[in-house]
Amino acid sequence: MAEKSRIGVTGLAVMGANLARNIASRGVPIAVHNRTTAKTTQFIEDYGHEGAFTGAESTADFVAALEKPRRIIVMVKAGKPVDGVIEELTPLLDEGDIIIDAGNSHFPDTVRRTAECAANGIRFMGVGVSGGEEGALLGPSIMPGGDPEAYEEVREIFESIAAVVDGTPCVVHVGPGGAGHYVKMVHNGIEYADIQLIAEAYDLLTHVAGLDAPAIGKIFEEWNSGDLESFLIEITGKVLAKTDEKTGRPLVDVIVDQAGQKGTGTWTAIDALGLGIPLTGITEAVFARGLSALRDERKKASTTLAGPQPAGKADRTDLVEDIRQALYASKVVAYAQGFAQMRAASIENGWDLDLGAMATIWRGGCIIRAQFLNRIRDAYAEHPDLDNLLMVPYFTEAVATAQDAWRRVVVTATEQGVAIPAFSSSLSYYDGYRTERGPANLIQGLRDFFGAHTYKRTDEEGSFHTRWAQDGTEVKTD
Ligand code: NBP
Repeated sequence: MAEKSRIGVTGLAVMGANLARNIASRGVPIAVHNRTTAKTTQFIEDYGHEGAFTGAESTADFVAALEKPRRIIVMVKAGKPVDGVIEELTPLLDEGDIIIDAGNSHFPDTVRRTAECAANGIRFMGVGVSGGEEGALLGPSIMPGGDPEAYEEVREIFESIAAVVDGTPCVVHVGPGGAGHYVKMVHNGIEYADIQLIAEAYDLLTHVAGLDAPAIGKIFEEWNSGDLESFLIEITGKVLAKTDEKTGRPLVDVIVDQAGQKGTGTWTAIDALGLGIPLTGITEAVFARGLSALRDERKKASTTLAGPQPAGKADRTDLVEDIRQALYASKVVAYAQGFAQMRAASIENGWDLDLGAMATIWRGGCIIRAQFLNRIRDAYAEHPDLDNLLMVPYFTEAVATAQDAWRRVVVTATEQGVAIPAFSSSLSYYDGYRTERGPANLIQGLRDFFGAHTYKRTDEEGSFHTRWAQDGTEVKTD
């Protein structure tokens, strides 16, 4: 009888195929399967020589090829296909077998699937995998959620395939139920904010500093050796430096200015709204992609809606440094917000998330990998119950140092009519967060006026209502 495979992957598109090759490269015997059999055949033809693969034509053959407890990674399109695969696998599995959904599933689906699988004696894990095609093949950041005992059954394999930074694999058991997919969702949301901030910096360098793409590419290359050092800053330099072979122009200049999205940013923003956590950086980034999609409307509006008088070019040296500082400060805010959201979700769901560990596993393999994450890891190591990253001395000082530049950039962009939703909303969040007494007293007064929603007083316990439309007297309501 042929040797059984230790693990299986079903779904051999970009992510599944590369993850399977990564696993096989660690000497792990692996079964592979795809709904369309031709893809399995092609996979074995192309990569069969790389490791101990068993190509399975049917789901039954695939399941039969696995040692027990069976460990099955599902890497198919998120949504209904995942339910379809689980439905197909379930009658073929035994008690204690493990289904691992490693796609970008929405965490409430993961919670539901965990319960449905448990009812059939199957252990279900929702696992976030980041890093795209290259990460999947060479070492992704992995965010496994679900039953901790089930995780122990795959831990060795996951640790062997994950990216490694300073000797630490970028994988840790995140928490039960939907915790892994939740953290992956917020990771993607932060990625949206990071990318939007970079795009705003590029816009300012283009339209306010008057620089062309290759010059801006060089600036990003320089920025990548400082506080901003990260994968996204690095590839921004490369994208801006690329010349279009057809026209000889910078490639970015011929790319249509409409951003796509697959929904994880929207999920993150919606979840933050539900939790009541301010998440301006990520949410503005989602809205900005929405605005970018309105290309025809923007074209009409560009000749109809008035903007400011064109201004002379600002002093470039100062402006470039100001933009770098504004980018860094806004990035700190976006991460502070994303981590505050994970903290709130952890409390709400009883996940007991180790936020320092999240920063640690995002240092390699994933799209938001950055030097900066070491600072976040250190912050949570020192203050595990931290309310907000901005309150840690390193970040408090970093933003204090950057704030004058940040304010100048927001003023300049506003004066010159350049849209910077993420820069400016991050600054407003910062100012709002550091304000001891904000204007919500008036909001409460208005709510009490039109809806008798009551208010609290600064000088007395209890809830109060003023009879605004009657005699104007105040009554205590509890
Ligand atoms: P896709 O998301 O493009 O999905 C294609 C795979 O799903 C194929 O294997 C396809 O089989 C299979 N599939 C579909 Br579609 N419907 C199915 C069904 N009803 N039953 C069984 N299989 C079905 O693949 P991907 O880009 O490799 O991504 C896989 C997962 O990883 C997704 O959740 C994605 O969001 C996530 N992810 C992707 C990236 C990335 O960079 N691409 C990064 C991180 C995470 P077929 O060949 O028979 O059509």
